[in-house]
Amino acid sequence: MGLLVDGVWRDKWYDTASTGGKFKRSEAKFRNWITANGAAGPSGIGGFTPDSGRYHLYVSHACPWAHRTLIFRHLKELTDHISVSVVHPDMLGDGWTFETDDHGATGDKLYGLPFARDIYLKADPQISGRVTVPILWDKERETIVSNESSEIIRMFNSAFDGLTGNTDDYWPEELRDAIAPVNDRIYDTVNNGVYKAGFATTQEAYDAAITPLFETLDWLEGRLAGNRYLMGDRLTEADWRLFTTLVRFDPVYHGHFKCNRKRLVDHPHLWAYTRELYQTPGVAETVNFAHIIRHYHYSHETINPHRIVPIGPDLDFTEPHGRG
Ligand SMILES: N[C@@H](CCC(=O)N[C@@H](CS)C(=O)NCC(=O)O)C(=O)O
Repeated sequence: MGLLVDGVWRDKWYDTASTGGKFKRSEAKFRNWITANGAAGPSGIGGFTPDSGRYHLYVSHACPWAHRTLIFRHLKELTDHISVSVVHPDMLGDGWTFETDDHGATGDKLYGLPFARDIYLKADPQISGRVTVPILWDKERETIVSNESSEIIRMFNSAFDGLTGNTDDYWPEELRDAIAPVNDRIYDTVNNGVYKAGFATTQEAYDAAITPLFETLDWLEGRLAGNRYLMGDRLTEADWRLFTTLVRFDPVYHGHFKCNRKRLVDHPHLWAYTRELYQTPGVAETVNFAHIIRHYHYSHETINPHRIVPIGPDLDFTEPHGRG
């Protein structure tokens, strides 16, 4: 794990000394948008038109943020239009690499480069910052369109509708105001909350993350007792953003990140809801438990210095969910 400083790689773990033991996630740097007519989006520059074959996604199967983009690529029927490279699950001194393995790490399909950082350097040779996935790459301009998953899924949600004819809408206009606070709470206390608990290097930082995490899970359990999805009858981006954390909860976050007051399976509604989303056609194929379990336990040396990869719980995501 490391970062780029003025285009040079430094092998460095997260600096929690300056934040009182707290994990602070850095802001994504590339914030352009693909839009239906190529006009500039809410940030960045214009010119990213929704052309078939023009864009490439770099993902890790382990990463919950990258996982969102793979789910939207599938739901919005973009698999024939946007190609994908998968990094190796082990993220060590060189960060994400393009080594290959037999569980689905593909190497860099575009340029055959060795490291994910080389993609960032190709976009900007002087860049400073962390080398994160997902990366949405433009083959035409040879640059990064975006490395912010919450924005990539919104591009996928609508920008390519004219190309694919798929007009399913996971961010409907009339629900946007209601989705925003739910997304915010889930991001802060669950999606990022598990990382704040797991990467904390003081008891105070851990305590500050763990209590709101389980309060939110209790709140979600109640909400899903009376509603099929977070927004009622309508499946939205809020559900998919939550799903990628829930599916990793018992295999990884419960043990490795010390999120162990309860397991996902101890929340009957949340667990059935997770199974329902998992059983959505094509979604199971986006979930790679081999990479998920291997990545966290093997890569985070400060948390798991002997890199023992645990056996993991027996969970059956294909059990009937009984919802709906
Ligand atoms: N804001 C980004 C966060 C992405 C992110 O932090 N990805 C992690 C993997 S789960 C990563 O690549 N970390 C490498 C690092 O921090 O050096 C997004 O949602 O797209």
